[in-house]
Amino acid sequence: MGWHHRLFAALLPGLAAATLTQEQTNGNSVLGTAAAPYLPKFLTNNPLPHGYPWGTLTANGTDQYTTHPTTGVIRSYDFTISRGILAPDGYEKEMILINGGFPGPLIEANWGDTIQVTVHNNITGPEEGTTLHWHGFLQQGTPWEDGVPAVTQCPIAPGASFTYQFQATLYGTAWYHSHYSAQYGDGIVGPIVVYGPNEYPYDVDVGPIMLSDYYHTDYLTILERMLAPGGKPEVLSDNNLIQGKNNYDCSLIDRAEDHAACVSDAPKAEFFFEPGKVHRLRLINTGGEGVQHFSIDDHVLTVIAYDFIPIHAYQTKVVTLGVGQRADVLVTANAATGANASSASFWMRSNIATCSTAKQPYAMAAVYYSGKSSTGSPSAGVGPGSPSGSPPSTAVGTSTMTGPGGSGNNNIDVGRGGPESMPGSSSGGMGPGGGPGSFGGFGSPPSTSTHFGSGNGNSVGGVGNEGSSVPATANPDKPQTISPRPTSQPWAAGTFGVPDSSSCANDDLSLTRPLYPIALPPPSWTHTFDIDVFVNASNVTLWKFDGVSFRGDYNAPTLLLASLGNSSTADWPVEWNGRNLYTNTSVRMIVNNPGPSQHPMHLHGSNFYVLHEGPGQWDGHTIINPENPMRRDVQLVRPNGHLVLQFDTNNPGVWPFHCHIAWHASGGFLTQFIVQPEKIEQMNVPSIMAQTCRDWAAWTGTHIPDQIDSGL
Ligand SMILES: *[C@@H]1O[C@H](CO)[C@@H](O)[C@H](O)[C@H]1NC(C)=O
Ligand SMILES: *[C@@H]1O[C@H](CO)[C@@H](O)[C@H](O)[C@H]1NC(C)=O
Ligand SMILES: *[C@@H]1O[C@H](CO)[C@@H](O)[C@H](O)[C@H]1NC(C)=O
Ligand SMILES: *[C@@H]1O[C@H](CO)[C@@H](O)[C@H](O)[C@H]1NC(C)=O
Ligand SMILES: *[C@@H]1O[C@H](CO)[C@@H](O)[C@H](O)[C@H]1NC(C)=O
Ligand SMILES: *[C@@H]1O[C@H](CO)[C@@H](O)[C@H](O)[C@H]1NC(C)=O
Ligand SMILES: *[C@@H]1O[C@H](CO)[C@@H](O)[C@H](O)[C@H]1NC(C)=O
Ligand SMILES: [Cu+2]
Repeated sequence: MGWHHRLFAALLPGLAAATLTQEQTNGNSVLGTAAAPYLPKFLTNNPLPHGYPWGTLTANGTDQYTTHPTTGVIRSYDFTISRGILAPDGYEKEMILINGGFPGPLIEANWGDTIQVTVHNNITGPEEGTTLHWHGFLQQGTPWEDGVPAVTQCPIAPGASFTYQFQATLYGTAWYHSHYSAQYGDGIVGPIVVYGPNEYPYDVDVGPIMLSDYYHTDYLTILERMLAPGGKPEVLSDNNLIQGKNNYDCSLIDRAEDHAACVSDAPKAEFFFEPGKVHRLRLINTGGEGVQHFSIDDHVLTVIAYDFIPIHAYQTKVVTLGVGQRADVLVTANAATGANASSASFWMRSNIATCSTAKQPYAMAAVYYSGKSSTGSPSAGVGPGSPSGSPPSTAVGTSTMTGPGGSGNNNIDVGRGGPESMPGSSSGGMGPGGGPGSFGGFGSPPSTSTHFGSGNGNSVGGVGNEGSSVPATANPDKPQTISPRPTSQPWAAGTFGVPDSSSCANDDLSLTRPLYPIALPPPSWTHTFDIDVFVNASNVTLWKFDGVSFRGDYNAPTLLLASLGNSSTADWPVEWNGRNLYTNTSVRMIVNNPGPSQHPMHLHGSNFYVLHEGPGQWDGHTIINPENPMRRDVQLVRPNGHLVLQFDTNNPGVWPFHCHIAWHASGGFLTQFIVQPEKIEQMNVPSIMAQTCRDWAAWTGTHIPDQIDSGL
């Protein structure tokens, strides 16, 4: 692999930081650069009844759990998972990558489409199993597509492939990640956007913005230390990333122990706003542990959705996201106006909360008001310092499409031109905005662009681009120059300027109301789930949830057992921590957290209602907005606090309920529910599920499986 070796060469001492290329920091990903396209309102290469893929369905008039479009359109993606070396923050790390990029490719679909992803396990040196989980997708009728080893499938064996296929019955912003051990900490993560109806208009969809704590040590070494006798259950992250990018002060490295190549001052992510326009940002916490406080200097955020739930919009300066949580926010680029607006720039900040365990909690990215031209490049960035680049490179999983405009070779590198070109330069400036008028100024012929961001070579007719910018081509070999940095100040005094109550709670539940109201039904069963840390007989510190420390068996996925009629949890090993919910209709879960850590509680297969959250114990009766409680798929339980959730057991399957902190799940913080066991027995489980287990059994027959943790 050429890029692999070039990275070593580029990181030799003596080279300036600004010579790190995008390929060296993020491989085939162009997210967080000028080459990342704005997203469309929806994909258009499909039937458009009444002008929309979803016809006349609306956000506030549709119960998404009973009603969704079925388009018949399949969005196909091809993912190869391999080891590779990147330096996302300038520190060289052996990672596990999808199609050679970190973050992984963006998956796009319309509401009601079917998403199909073929995963090739090419993890070698050493080999490992893997699975991909599609966070937030309900998997109604397809519980075996949920991608959880030991629960819904056997791991995909090294050298084997597995094709996931499921319908997008909800819409909004989500992500995918490996659910095999804490493997996603090494890079197997990516964003998902499902276009759907929206009550709050916006002009520009900036797309997914992934916020994640980041660990310089590979996940297996972290787990080995954590699960060693006398090990500590809390793991400190080394850095914080926006869109897989940030810089790192390499002088912090203890060179007595750590000889990794490192370049300080690696490039931060860049985003482009159009002055005066309303932008949609799709924030996702894809981290391992850290709670993120997200803000943009001088800009108020309007939250329009949490997780997959459109809500009544409310305004805030700071959005709080635990691991796995998402927020769709609207931002008006109105903090600078007039003739100078197109040269304005601001810091985007994401700070890991003080209750999390971070060595370097501050992530920053630049927001430029230069906008992007229709070539996907910042309109002010065209000019000096943009030498002609090499021909567009191709990569597995990319798609090629012809766009309405472009500027030949010049557009290959625009946006990362010399510092003199942006912001603040009028040379080549296209003025504010990125409408058709701005690219017309180039008078250039149509050109072909390689669209890394979609990672999609197989979708029906390619990815539609109506209403979106045509992406520019990234030149991965070109050094990333550091654009002039914003000088804006954070919203308020305090830790790095952004208020941090240290409660690690999500925003007040009374503020967040779903657009489509569903009243809380009476529970058929209520149970208290205690969180506990304990030291086992080997002096290893582990978590207990509901009295048990979970450990799964990769060779015996519980869903497949249940489909064969084996759903009496009395027959199962206690460490599987299974609960059969029989004929329950709605289950209330009181989560008590007596410790000093926050826990982002995630349920598969359902959106739960969030009834109450706070310090200490629940009073046993107070419910926030019982006529329309907030619904989510992840909710934080604060340190020394409680969380009361409830979910309707109407989706047959075996569904984990766990802390989304990778290290806590690895330490056993997980329970699983068998929902509607008699319906599971009636389902026709595809025979590929059994074949995947045979392949895994064959591989483990000749390799010693290295399951040092709970497996999830
Ligand atoms: C949905 O919102 C629109 C305004 O955006 C309103 O006209 C309509 O009545 C609402 N529908 C429902 C079912 O609330
Ligand atoms: C599989 O991984 C190896 C080693 O990382 C790499 O050289 C090879 O290109 C990968 N194959 C594919 C198809 O990505
Ligand atoms: C268990 O680990 C702790 C460190 O957390 C250590 O102090 C103690 O001596 C160990 N106990 C045994 C029996 O090994
Ligand atoms: C625009 O920028 C110039 C140069 O920095 C400055 O002198 C001028 O006052 C600015 N104009 C406005 C309206 O902010
Ligand atoms: C303690 O936990 C570790 C990690 O799960 C496990 O390997 C070990 O067998 C456990 N010890 C006992 C005595 O159960
Ligand atoms: C159900 O599966 C468990 C775990 O594999 C096994 O021990 C048990 O014997 C099975 N029960 C039946 C009735 O097959
Ligand atoms: C609900 O599930 C709990 C936990 O397994 C069980 O004890 C209870 O009997 C179930 N209730 C119904 C109505 O099935
Ligand atoms: Cu946790």
